[in-house]
Amino acid sequence: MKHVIIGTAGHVDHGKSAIIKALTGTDTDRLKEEKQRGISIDLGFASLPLGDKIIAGVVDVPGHEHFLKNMLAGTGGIDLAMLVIAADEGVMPQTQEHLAMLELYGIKYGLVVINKIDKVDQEWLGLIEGEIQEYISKTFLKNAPVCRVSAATGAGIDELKTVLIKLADSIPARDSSAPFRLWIDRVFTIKGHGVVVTGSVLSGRAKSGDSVQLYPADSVVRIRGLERHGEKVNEIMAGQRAAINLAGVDMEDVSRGMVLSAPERGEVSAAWDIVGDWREEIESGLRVRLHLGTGEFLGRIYSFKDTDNKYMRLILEEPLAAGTGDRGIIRLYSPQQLLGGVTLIAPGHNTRRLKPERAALADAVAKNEGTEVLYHRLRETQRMQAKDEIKRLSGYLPDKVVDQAVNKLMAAKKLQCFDKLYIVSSIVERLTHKMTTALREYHKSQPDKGGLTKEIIRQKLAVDEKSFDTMLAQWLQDNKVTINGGLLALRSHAERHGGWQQDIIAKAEAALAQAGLTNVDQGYLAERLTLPPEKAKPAHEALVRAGVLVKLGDMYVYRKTMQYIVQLIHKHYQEKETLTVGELRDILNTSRKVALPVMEYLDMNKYTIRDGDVRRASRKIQDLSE
Ligand SMILES: Nc1nc2c(ncn2[C@@H]2O[C@H](COP(=O)(O)OP(=O)(O)OP(=O)(O)O)[C@@H](O)[C@H]2O)c(=O)[nH]1
Ligand SMILES: [Mg+2]
Repeated sequence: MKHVIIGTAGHVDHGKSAIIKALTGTDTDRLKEEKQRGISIDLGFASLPLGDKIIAGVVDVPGHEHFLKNMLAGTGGIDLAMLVIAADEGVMPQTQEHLAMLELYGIKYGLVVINKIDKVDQEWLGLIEGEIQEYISKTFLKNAPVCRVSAATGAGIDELKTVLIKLADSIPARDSSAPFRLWIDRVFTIKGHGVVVTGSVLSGRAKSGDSVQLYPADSVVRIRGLERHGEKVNEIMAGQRAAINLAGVDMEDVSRGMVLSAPERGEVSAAWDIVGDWREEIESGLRVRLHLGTGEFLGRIYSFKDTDNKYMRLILEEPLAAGTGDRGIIRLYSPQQLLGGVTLIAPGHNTRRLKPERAALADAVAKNEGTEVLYHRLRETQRMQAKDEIKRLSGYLPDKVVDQAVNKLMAAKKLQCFDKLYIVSSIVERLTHKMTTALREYHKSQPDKGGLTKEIIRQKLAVDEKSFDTMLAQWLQDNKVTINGGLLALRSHAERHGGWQQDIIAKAEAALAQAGLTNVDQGYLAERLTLPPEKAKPAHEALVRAGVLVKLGDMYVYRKTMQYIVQLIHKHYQEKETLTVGELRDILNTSRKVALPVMEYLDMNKYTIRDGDVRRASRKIQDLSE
């Protein structure tokens, strides 16, 4: 069974509701006030079987200009538009206005129904039809069928049905493999059941018992029961009119304009960047109404600095849950004049300028190039993304379409995958370049230092830890960098630096063998190793880092000297229980000033244990072998 949504359109009193009644038997004017005034005020709904393979859900809209808001709420989700024009009046203001709205919403299919043919003669009908043909030739309905009917007499209704069957059969079905989404158009309660919402299923499917997201509140609600065209069902899918009994929500918390959505899909934001298709001159800062889905959202529209108004920023008074590529209509706040249509690009950032990355994304959205849109959305994030996040960024595209786009981008080498995380190649290149430049500059200015810490580099690149670690793993694997003692270095530098360091250590071990308890400062080191003056400091630092030199107070002592001292103390304890600073001074044949830091060193390294004024031997020194 195929499911389509048909929406009416046209001037007040031209017979939209009458035609739906003639087609379906349903009176879509269900409100008391509608009956009294003889006009439609709010949306009306009916179902229309079209042969035995298609069921159409009908959304009947009001034609009166005062209720355009309701018309717009009903029209956003339709597949097929039925533009009704009364033969006696012809094209009228709301005929034109509604047609403009259909075009701006991006509705692609439709038909024209000339109604009330019982009220005019053949000659007049011919004239009117000519006028209508001329009028629609400049619109998306230019090749659409035109039917002549009388809802009052029933003339032409069967033919109209035949045309509808053909048309509904020929249009593409909505994608029920895409993520579920439904804009709520009605909310009511049923005693004993609670809250029921209705709407047209825009995409995907949902089952009884499923949990779905209610936006913009972003709460999770459970589907308790489902009806489709008045019939209890277990599942609803794209293209169907559905009534959904919800658990976990109160009537006051739900209203027309809200969305039920598959979890993890859609983005909620009060700021959205848009592509405008303007019918009027636009000024930055205008207070406007955005009609999108079944909702009307108030806000202001702003120009970007230094760009024309093709791309603009909408700042709404409340958050809107939507997706990249969604289309809406913009009217002036007051008077409620049509300004144009918009396509959502993505939630807006905190900038007054349209950044180049965002401009590239905007171009792709304007051209409706799905894969490119996804590519630029990913590129803009500048980070690694898991598949789920990519899906969210893609709006409500089916998973398989997202997978195809990702594969296409991977094949074109525009996207890379590291351990199930995806990142745009140009970003990897840019970050790698930035990392190499930062390290190269650092190595140049500090040739004798090992490198920079991971964290410093990560901050320089301004990427999140996860992306950084993944990329670092790749750089290490590619042999671009090395990591030593927590320091990141370019491989070439690490080799040079490591070699030099080894060299210094070997030289020092040889030259300091006889140093004894001398303070090996930079000057002494330079002299013994015959180093050029500028190398003294880095060599000294390298030896301290490598543990060749041991810091003792403000002295540096060769490590083997310290080992020798420990041996002497070991020997001392074989003869005596305790050790004083004075005794240590005598053993070392040095001054008290030097003996003190040596004592501290022995304490700190747990060779000796302080006991009042004396030191006792620790286990560690007792166990020492000769
Ligand atoms: N003579 C004649 N009258 C018709 C025909 N179709 C509708 N009408 C009458 O025209 C009036 C308006 O019809 P509706 O069906 O309410 O018109 P509508 O387009 O739904 O109007 P709104 O929803 O208010 O925009 C009613 O009084 C209908 O009885 C027709 O084919 N012939
Ligand atoms: Mg009506």
